[in-house]
Amino acid sequence: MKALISILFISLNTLLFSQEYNLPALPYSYASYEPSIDAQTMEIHHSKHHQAYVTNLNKALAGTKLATLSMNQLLMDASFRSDAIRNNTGGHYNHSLFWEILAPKDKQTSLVQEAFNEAVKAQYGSMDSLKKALTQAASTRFGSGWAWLIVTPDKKLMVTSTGNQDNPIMDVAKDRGIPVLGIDVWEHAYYLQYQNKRADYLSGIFNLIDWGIVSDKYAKALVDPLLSEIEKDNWMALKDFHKVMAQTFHPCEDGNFVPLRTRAGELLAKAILVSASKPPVSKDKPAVHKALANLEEQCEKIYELVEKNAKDEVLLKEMTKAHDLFHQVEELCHD
Ligand code: MN3
Repeated sequence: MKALISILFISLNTLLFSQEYNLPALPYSYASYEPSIDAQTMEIHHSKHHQAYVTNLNKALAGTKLATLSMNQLLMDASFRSDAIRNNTGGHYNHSLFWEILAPKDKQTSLVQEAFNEAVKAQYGSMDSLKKALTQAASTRFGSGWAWLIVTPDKKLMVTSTGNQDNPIMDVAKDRGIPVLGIDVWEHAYYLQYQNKRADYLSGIFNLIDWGIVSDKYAKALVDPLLSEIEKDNWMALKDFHKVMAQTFHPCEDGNFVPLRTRAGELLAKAILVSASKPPVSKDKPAVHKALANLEEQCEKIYELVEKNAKDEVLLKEMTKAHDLFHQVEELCHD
């Protein structure tokens, strides 16, 4: 009965809070991006490629608990997700941003916020050097992917690139932050008009980038709570530990002790690594180190119990303790 109620509750929750993603309409007609991008490319790119990411994302999420998570949560934990979710959340997010920052020359906002101009000047010297850095990142990205201008957790601008449909919000990206500009360098973005000449496409795309919109996005990103979420999330050692903990503890709760009995050594190794790692600056405080030391000690105890072939109920009790200790660390990191 209890199980039935909880199943009902979960499905009700999924129904109430899950969301369907939709293809955003383009702000301008397909032909208005010419001559920099031809109408047919825009139409196929938007109505076929982007639509496919949206359709496949909804399909991958349908009826799962993941459907209740926000787009940012899905992106941040990309390393935990299936390829379908990683590729299609990225595909949907990246293209939605791309359409927003493009505008025909005569429709572009003339107002570029001063704070953005100053940041560009301070970090890149001039807009021209920033454009060069972006062109460099876009042209050297091997195969399919994106070039980005992001705001990093320390509130700096940074030019970077990612492969496939990954993006800098994802934990799989080497440079992380909030994108304020993305350039699609998949061949589907330019092949009809430019064939293999990516460099020509890139010089065309700069005619369409609306820097007024980019500067608005910069101002919003600076105060977005997602920045500190990314900073906390950047602590890969903690994230690695969490992954092994989830893969061993949750089966125990369901009565399957095989993962824990075969991976207790790995769990301890990850606990030692996280305890020795350097937390992000704002999390580097004595209480966090103390909680991590407790967690390491608890994992060592569990390892020894597994070695001695302890009973399932003993392991479950000790794993529950380890799980609570892990959440103490998480909570301390939230301040
Ligand atoms: Mn594309």
